[in-house]
Amino acid sequence: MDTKRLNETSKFLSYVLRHEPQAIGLQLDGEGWADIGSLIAGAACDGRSLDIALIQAVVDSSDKKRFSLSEDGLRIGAVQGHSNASVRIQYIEKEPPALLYHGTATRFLDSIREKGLIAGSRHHVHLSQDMPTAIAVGQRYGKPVVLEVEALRMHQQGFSFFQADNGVWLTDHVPANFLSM
Ligand code: HQG
Repeated sequence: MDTKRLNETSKFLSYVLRHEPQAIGLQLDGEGWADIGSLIAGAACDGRSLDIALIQAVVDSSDKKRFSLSEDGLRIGAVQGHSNASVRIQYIEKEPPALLYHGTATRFLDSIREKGLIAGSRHHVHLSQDMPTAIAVGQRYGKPVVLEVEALRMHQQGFSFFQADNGVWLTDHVPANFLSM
């Protein structure tokens, strides 16, 4: 399968499964699942031809394991990263490691010093387990910088942490006093 087609389809799936399912008349349930038949039909109305083999190839080749298929193979969902209000995945709370990392761009630092890390349009602040991943995340927005988050100390003080199936850590808000920058 050609890489360009896989990438384009992955971006399209991220868009409809995390943010704007209504753009193709698709419905997500509370856990973020969409019916694959409806996804293919909705995409077709949008002039995009998807089929099971292509969807399966995107799921299998996703470097960050962004999507998962239900066991019966009938539904697909994004594992994390949602902004859509109809989705509220019940992630299982988990004790985080001592430190987690957040990659961002230097131009956001002043605002982060003031407000801490905020989820913005997504449902959670996203944190990485390792520095190289955080650098790659930060690079998407400009000159990258990696902030260390004192995750375990936050957890001990009552903040909840969750880990998505693809390993990304999630929390609601990181006050600036738990960040080293
Ligand atoms: C920044 C990608 C100003 C934050 C990645 C980030 C990740 C603030 C941006 C996943 C701020 C939001 C999520 C504040 C946070 N003032 N800026 N107080 N607090 N920010 O894309 O974490 O490839 O919504 O640092 O790999 O960058 O899509 O979040 O720069 O896992 O699968 O506001 O998305 O995965 O940007 O990335 P995003 P993110 P995928």
